[in-house]
Amino acid sequence: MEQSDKNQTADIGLIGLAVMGQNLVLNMADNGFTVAVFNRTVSKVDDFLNDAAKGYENVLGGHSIEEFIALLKRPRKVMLMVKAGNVVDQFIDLVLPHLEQGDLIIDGGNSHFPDTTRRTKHLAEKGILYIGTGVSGGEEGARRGPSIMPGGNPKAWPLVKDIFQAIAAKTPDGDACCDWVGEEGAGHYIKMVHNGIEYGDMQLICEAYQLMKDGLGMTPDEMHHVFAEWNTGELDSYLIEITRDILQFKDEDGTPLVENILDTAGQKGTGKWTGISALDLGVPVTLIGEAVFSRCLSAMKDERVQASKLLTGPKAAFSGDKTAFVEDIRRALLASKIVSYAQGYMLMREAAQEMGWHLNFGGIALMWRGGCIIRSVFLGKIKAAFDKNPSLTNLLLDDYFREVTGRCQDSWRRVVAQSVTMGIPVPAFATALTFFDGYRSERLPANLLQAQRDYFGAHTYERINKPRGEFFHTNWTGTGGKTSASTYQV
Ligand code: NBP
Repeated sequence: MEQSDKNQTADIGLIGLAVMGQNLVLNMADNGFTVAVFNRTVSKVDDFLNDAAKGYENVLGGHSIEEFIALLKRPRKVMLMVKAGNVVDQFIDLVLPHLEQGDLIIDGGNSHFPDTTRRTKHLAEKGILYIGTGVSGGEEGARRGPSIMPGGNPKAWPLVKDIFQAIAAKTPDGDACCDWVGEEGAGHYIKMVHNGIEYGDMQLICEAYQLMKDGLGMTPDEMHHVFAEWNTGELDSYLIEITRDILQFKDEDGTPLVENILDTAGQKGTGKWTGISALDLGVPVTLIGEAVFSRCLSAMKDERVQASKLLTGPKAAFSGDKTAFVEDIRRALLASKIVSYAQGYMLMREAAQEMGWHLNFGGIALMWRGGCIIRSVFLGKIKAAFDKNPSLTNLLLDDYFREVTGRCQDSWRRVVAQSVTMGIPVPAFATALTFFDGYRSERLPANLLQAQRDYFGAHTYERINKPRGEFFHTNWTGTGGKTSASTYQV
């Protein structure tokens, strides 16, 4: 059904009226944009118009794809907020016949980055622009200001920049937590790393909680006050803030609700994707890896209950200065967090190189500064580090972060040592410290490892007194041959 141009008033169209889609539409409408909406279950269009969007004259309903597309100004911008996976491809196929060259499709769901790269290329061949964007902050973020991480076809960015930056969260300085991330699947890649870092931050907080609870015997109310204090300083962040509130929350019977919750963690997969990408690219993102595996271990509840009856260990008992140890835990958490973000940035740097993306590292810190789950004061420091030196090799080498890890180091070591002595698991604290010690080591024991590989597999080694790239094989037993295996890199 052809409609006359006078109906084409919508600045953008959004398909997918579930929690994220509805809230994004209202956010856009509040910012003065006219938005057309559509949904697979068409009845939800009128439900939305008559309920949450009631009174909004700049929200228009389409009851078929044709009617929806006809409401859009040219070049048309169609945003999908639907379940990730095949559903996105199905909707692309559905809208494509109604679009023309220069129109834009945006996927705002949690898609896996290779899918976004594939879709960007496929649509570019048809003259259609494509953006895959991470949107973080959940329902509240979508409504009041999410962190938005768009990547895809760079020609598409000017078409939605004003809309996205208007609806995005703002930093305390007033900057929008949305900027162009990079080509192809870069936006969804950055959202994936964001979620991985979120796993790491949450695990670190959980370890601090367990140390205070089981090691120091503190009550949830006491810990509430500690987190409240932490939230006023270097650790000021959304996750510390909600932990503060969770610890104070009482169940119907007046007991702390947190203690009545079963200790088995769920996960949706983005942390796992980050780990897989790190393994694929050969980047030691150890803290996120530990955070994912810690969730897996927590999920083995029945087996752990059995094992707890059979495997013994030290009974946790702390006999030192508790107040001083709480401060040690704060410093261990801060230093470990620095390692986690340093690892996340190492991963993004490698991904950018591998995929040929031009990532804006300071801009990424800015996008995460507000609106999203990992928002924190700390991200302002990362932004400052990249502003000072855009080609910074590693966050750990920045002056500010060097000062913090230096200042926190003794506490960090005491916490890990004490936890091991008390038999309290601290996989994220420990892996962060171990990584830190490995990263700052001029010489690691990989010389022995190379000898072992050459011994059993003739895999060859390089020598400290010869140029890099020259490979040697030794006949270690006197019985092997002189033939070496072809060298390979993983
Ligand atoms: P959902 O992920 O639950 O998706 C709901 C939408 O997908 C509805 O419009 C639904 O249509 C449509 N849909 C489904 Br489900 N199956 C479909 C199918 N087979 N064919 C066509 N349409 C189908 O909604 P959400 O929680 O608002 O999330 C939207 C996207 O944003 C997801 O990718 C999600 O991962 C991402 N995200 C969510 C959050 C969050 O906090 N929820 C945060 C950040 C990102 P229907 O109404 O007809 O069933």
